[in-house]
Amino acid sequence: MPSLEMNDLKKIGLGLTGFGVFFTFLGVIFVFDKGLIAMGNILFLAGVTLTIGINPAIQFFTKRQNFKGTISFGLGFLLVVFGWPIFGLLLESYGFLVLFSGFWPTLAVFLQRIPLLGWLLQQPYIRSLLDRYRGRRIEFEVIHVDLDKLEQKKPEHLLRQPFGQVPAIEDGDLKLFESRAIARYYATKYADQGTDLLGKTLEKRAIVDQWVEVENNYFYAVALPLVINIVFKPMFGEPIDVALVEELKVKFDKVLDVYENRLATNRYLGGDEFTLADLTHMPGMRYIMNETSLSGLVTSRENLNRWWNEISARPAWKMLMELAAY
Ligand SMILES: N[C@@H](CCC(=O)N[C@@H](CS)C(=O)NCC(=O)O)C(=O)O
Repeated sequence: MPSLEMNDLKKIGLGLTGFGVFFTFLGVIFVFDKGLIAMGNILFLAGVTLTIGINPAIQFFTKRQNFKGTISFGLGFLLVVFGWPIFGLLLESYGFLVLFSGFWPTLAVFLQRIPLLGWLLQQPYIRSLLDRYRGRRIEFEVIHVDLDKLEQKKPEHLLRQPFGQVPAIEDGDLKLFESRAIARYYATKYADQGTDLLGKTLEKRAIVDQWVEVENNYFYAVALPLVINIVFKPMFGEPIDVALVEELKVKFDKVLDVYENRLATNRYLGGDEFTLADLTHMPGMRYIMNETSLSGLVTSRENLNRWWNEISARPAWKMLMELAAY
């Protein structure tokens, strides 16, 4: 997972991005000066690539779901470089919006660190204007624990998570582990900002809690051993327990029938609104959909499929996927 820590390359990258924006801006002011805009664009692209990292940048631009944005941005870039700055910038802007719309909260954190632009964005009037359109944004730092190197079993990590697993968080003096408890903590802490994830009435909260429990005791209880056998064992060269996988598939099919039924009359698991009940399913669902051969169990169920397409298209989830480089 990429970290948001600033190393020297990222600092240089941000500097270049800042100059890129500045030259492009100057170019536009000087009645679409071709040279300035082209130079600004080249600096901007080099800056973004250094900031994200060369390999993650290639992965990001070549991802299937980013094709539309990348092609528009790339064509726009070529038009700018070959002397058609107005059309080029228009096409680039479209590509930029398509590429980064789900990425805005992370992008905002980076933009604020760019010299001059960062200072401008910090000004109270501009800040309040942006906050109005931005929704919830919480500053955080990702600390990568390398599971391949068994860093989760080291004494310093056991202080955060005594069972030697991830995730764990530190928020001021609070240390917390168990993903569902962490999700509930943040949902409660920031209940007055952005989407209300807890449920608005006592009864609605009870239904949300019920489906969070269902996730842990029925969905995850079957999905986890399936994923371990189908995804992780082959990765580590261990034999798959074929009989167990077949047994689990039958169980999983029955669990998903219950979901299909629930979602036939409810847009989300908790009812009309997206809540913690949906959110806690997302990591397990991602594995099932993207890393196993079991996605058909979901796509063949009309309502389950509709629900997954809807929740996995949420900007915060897309941003997380970019951050995790999935
Ligand atoms: N109940 C825990 C489960 C955490 C868990 O399964 N973590 C896995 C990664 S998703 C892990 O750390 N595996 C490495 C290991 O067990 O050594 C939670 O929800 O936080």
